[in-house]
Amino acid sequence: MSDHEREKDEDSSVSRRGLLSGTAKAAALAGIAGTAGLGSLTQQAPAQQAQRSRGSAEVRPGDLDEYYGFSSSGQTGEVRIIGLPSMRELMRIPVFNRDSATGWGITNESRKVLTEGLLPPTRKFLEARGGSFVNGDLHHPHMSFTDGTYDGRYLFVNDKANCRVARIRCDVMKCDKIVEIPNASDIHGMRPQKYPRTGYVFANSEHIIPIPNDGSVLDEPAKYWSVFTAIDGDTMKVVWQVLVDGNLDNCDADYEGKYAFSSCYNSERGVTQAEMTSAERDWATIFNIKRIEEAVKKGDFKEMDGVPVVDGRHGSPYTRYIPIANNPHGCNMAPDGIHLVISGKLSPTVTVIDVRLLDQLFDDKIKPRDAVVAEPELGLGPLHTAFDGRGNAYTTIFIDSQVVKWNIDKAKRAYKGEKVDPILEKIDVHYQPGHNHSTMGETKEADGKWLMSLNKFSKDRFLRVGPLHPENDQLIDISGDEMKLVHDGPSFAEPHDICLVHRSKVNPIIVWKRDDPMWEDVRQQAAKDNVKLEEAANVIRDGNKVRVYMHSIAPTYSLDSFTVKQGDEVTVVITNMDDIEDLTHGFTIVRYGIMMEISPQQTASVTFIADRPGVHWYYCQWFCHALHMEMAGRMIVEPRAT
Ligand code: RUQ
Ligand code: CUA
Ligand code: CA
Repeated sequence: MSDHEREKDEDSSVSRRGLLSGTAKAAALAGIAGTAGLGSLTQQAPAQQAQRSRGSAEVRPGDLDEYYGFSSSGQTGEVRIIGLPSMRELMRIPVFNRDSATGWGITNESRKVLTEGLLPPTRKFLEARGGSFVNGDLHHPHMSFTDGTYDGRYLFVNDKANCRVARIRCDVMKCDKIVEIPNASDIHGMRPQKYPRTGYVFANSEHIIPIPNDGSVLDEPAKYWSVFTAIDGDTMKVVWQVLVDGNLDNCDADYEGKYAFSSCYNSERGVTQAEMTSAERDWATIFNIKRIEEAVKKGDFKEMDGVPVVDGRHGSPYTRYIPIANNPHGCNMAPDGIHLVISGKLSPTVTVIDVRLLDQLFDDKIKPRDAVVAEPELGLGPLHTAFDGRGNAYTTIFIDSQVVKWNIDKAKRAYKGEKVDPILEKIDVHYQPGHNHSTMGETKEADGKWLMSLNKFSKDRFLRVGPLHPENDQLIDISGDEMKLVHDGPSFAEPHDICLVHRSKVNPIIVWKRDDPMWEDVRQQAAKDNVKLEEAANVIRDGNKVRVYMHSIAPTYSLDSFTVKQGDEVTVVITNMDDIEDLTHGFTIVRYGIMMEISPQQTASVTFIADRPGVHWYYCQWFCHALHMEMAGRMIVEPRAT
């Protein structure tokens, strides 16, 4: 941070002082509803200010970052990869959105991913709407696990808007599967099983709805429910669901493969905010994986929309409900494999559950609250918690705009009545943090080096860009005794969460393998057409279907032109035969809405109706060669005889 910026920051801190509002629940509610006026800061210690310039996130030109950050993008619907600690954005992975650069949503390969996992009624609904959703709300990216740590195979992400879970292949960093979850309203909390491996991907239906939601039940909230879903991470098929009392917000899994957990803020099963916040307590819902699997095996379920749904409401052997102060939110399993932390949101507390006590809870030897071993009061609006692997936790405090570092053991001792303050330090963040995440912090290999605080408001931290502000992803050095804020990273709507993975866990390839399953459909069709993709320069007519096969070597396509008839269904298949790192070509047809990426050794295809007659240039839109501008050709569309 430059001196100028520091001055500015000090100024704005000063101007915000004295804004700290009361501690009423009403204030908490207002703050959470996004009233930025409650963006009050406690005073910033001068020592902290001085340290800010000392920590360094610098990665010199040409040097590589130590961590991958897989960042969600909320309502943008994509995943972004950033490097840590530099915070440089490295790549974007389109998932639920449309992407012009790569042709995601335009190519046949991406359209297949976007449509094949849709449920029949959704498919029908989308028939007249282009065949697939064009939006998504991607909150939670998490990598697949083996034995309690990241294994570099996949990233799993949720779509709150259209009720989906998607998978990204980490070898090529492309989405390869999207599944729509039946019987659920919006999918919010989502976590992979940590042990023995992923395994299951757990997903929460946040809002309660009638099941089935076919119009047979309308304004009768007493008949609305939530379901907890287990998806097989290998096949991306829904394996089972559990019907629960209340709703389900965030979730996590343990380190033994026995339990999964969700926070519930609507135990009231209300449909208005007043109803949802009316109870004194909500709960954490605990799922007993083994018992649920056995129930499915022995048939103790009801099949709904093709999925076995186990009844996990109160009194069932499959779940337990642990009361938590009203409207909890974050649900984070500590890397010690013992402590589960549920953040209070409307309560200034977080609740710590010792998962070793859950066996006894399920055997009814203890009461639900007996599994609670600490409940420290941290500040106004605790949302999410990260860990350093040294016994400390870092909780974001939304209304106070702070990250609170606290010690789990001290919190337990305080809970038992000992006079000890579990809070080690508070640091101001700018402003209103939601999620935070520490390096490797959701694995047993938490290394306690960096913490990112994903702040929902940036207000005065950056140059003004109009009423819509970027968010502010702040990097905090947590390697020492004191937290040091080292970087402000503006980000476009709206990173909710980030997964910070050591680079040793991730091994992307740099050139596609020719036998990649992504273009299997094309491979099969080409074989039928007797075309060798790697050498293709063929136009094959099949009734009113025309398949145009080309390959490309910088700076040319193997066809300078091709001719079709108006009204033909044209499929263009292009294979990039360059195998040099970073030599990507593209294919764009002017005034046809066609665009696609073709990276080294990749085959990509697109299908469209050639309903506009005339001459339409196609060109390469990824700069590839000194003659990149000349990498072009003509699609000649003969007018239909009238
Ligand atoms: S949520 S700000 Cu969608 Cu992860 Cu808590
Ligand atoms: Cu090929 Cu630009
Ligand atoms: Ca509630």
